[in-house]
Formats: sequence, structure tokens, C-alpha cells
Amino acid sequence: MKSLSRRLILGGGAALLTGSAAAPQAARSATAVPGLHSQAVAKGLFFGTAVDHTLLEEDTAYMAHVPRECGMVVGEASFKWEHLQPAPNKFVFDQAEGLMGFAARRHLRVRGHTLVWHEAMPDWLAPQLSRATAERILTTHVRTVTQHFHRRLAHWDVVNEVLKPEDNNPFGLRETPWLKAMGARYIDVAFETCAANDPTALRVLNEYGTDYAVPWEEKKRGALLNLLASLKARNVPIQAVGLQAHLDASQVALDQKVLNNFVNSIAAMGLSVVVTELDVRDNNLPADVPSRDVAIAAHAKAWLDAVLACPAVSGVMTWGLSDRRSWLNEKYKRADALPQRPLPLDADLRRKKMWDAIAASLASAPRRAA
Ligand code: 9MR
Repeated sequence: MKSLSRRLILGGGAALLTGSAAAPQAARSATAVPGLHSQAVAKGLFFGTAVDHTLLEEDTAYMAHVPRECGMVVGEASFKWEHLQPAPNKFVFDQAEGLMGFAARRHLRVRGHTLVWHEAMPDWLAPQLSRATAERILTTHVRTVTQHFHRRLAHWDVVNEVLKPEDNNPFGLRETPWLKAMGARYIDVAFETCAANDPTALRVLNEYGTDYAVPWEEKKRGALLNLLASLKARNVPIQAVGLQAHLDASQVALDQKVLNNFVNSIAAMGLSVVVTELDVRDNNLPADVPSRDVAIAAHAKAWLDAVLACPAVSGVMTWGLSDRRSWLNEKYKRADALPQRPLPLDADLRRKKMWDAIAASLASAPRRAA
């Protein structure tokens, strides 16, 4: 399989991305250059980012950059089950409403993430799930939450990370407490309940591990396409697929043709596609910051160019805006303990090469129909 990322890192892509290195930092940070969302809108796309609630409360400098660059936000944790329903008869919306308020004041749209996931479950939940109880518990949560946010969210990630072909279940479904209690039907019930209670939010199935031409991801792409075909055949009201895009700058098996075919296959089923959690980890790259930034940017650009070429892709969200805070520093620590540089702004909130890469990919994307 052809390795496009390596070609881009070593060749023309790197030259393109180093082109702006000579520009003085002050000029690069100038607010006169439109933010990523404005650039996306020019192509009929959107750009946005995940916001952790601690930033809302503690980092006004960071948060000031969010409306400059974004047209959409998503709670990094605040809309997950453990926060919204911490006890069986207790729903708490304060944290999520904090983000809703921030977004409303700045005219940003909001994605809900996520109604059903096997992680971020409160301790009480899994032990309560049985054949007899699970459907009632699921529909109560989804109905209550979707009614609460009725008509205020642009999207809902209705189910998150439901696939794991290694678990050897039908359709490659992940072994979760939901699957054990309800079988594959839990996915249908989640989409149907969301559609019935908040029909204007785009209903998304969100998944990771579909980015590279490696065997386990090949299997996952195949499983995802089969699952989507089956959901569509049963008239389950799914409308879109979220591709998380947690990328790895050291991964050479980035094949643009494979990616592009995959996204086109989703589109051919009448579904749209959202890039939901883009970031690029560098824990396998050498320490030197300028070369790390070039490699990260080239990798993001190669991936985005292949995906944004498909008109069914409606927008791009990154999983955080600035390197000041990323889950990757906990999950994939670098051996040298340096912080990672996975996001469009550096830790001082300056636009960096990853920002240039996203802007360049948006600029070369075909314009979406109005
Ligand atoms: O980045 C999120 C981290 O702060 C949370 O602790 C964690 C559990 O709620 O979830 C992380 O976000 C995940 C997202 O919800 C789904 N895709 C993978 C993300 C990174 O783990």
C-alpha cells in the first residue's frame, strides 16, 4: 500500500508547510487573518472544537480563542452519562448548561456528546442493566436528556465507539453492558428515542480507528459499513457518521485512496460525515519541536485532504483547540515527558503549523452546495 503521509512528510507537503515558518510570530498570530470557522464557512463547512468545563471556569484566555476560530463546540465530558445522570433518579445539567450559555452568548452551535457509551458510565449503571431493565433505563436517559436540550443542539453523538471486531460479536459489535443486556437492538432504540424527542439534532454514530491501511482498522471500516447498511435497511433513523480522527503522526499507513473510498461508501448510503475529534499524537516522534510540528501538520493535511474531498463531509472538530490541554498527555505519554503538540494552537495560544494545515485543507476542499 502506498504511504502518502511519508511522501508528504519528506517531500512537497513539508515544503508547503514550512513556507510560512519565516513569517514573524506576531504576523502569524494577527487576528486579521480569519479564523478556521470563517475559512470553513467559505466552503459550506464548519469548524469547531471540544471544550473541557474546567477551561470555561479557569482559562478565559483560552476560551477567548474559541469563538475566534470556531462555529461549533462540544463538551469534552459534560454531556456524558456520568455527569448528566449521576444517580438513578437524578439528572444534573449545570455543567452542560455552562457550555450552552457560553455558546449561546457567542452564537456558536453545540454538538451533544454522547448519549450511549461504554465509558463515562456512573458506577450505579452497569450493575443495574439486565434483560428486564436495560431498555427502560436507556430510554429514560435518552428521552430525558434529548427533551432537556430540545432544538438547542446541532448534533447528537447518539452512540459512541460501538465497534470492536476483535470481540467476535455479530456486526463486529463491541462487548458492552448494553450489548449484553439488549443485544444489537440497543443501537436502534437509542436512535429511535433521540429522533422521537429531539428531531432537529443530527443523529450521529461516532467511531474511532478507521483511519489507516492496517489490518485491524481495515476490519473496523468493513464492520462499520456493514452495520450502517443494516441500520439503514431496518430504517433506524441514523443520519451521519462521526469519524473521530485521533491520528498518529508516526503512522506511515495513511492511504488517501483507502480513506476517500471509505468516506464515499458512507456517503453512498445517504449519510453525512462529521470529523468529530481530530488531533495528532507525536509520542513516537523525536523531541525537536519544529520538525514535530511539520510532521504533525503534514499528517493532518494528508488525512483531511482525502476526507474533505468527499462533499458529504460537513465539518471538522478538533479535540481541543490548544496544546495547553490534551487527553493525549495522559493516555500516550512521551518517553521524554515533553508535552505533545496535537492541536491547532500551541500552549501559548499561537496558531501553529497544524492550524496552517487545517486552513490549507479547508481552502482546497470542494465548495459544498448551499
Ligand atoms: O478527552 C476526554 C477525557 O478528558 C475524558 O476523561 C474521557 C472520559 O470521559 O473522554 C475523553 O474523550 C474521549 C471521547 O469522549 C470519545 N473518543 C475518545 C476521546 C479520548 O479518549
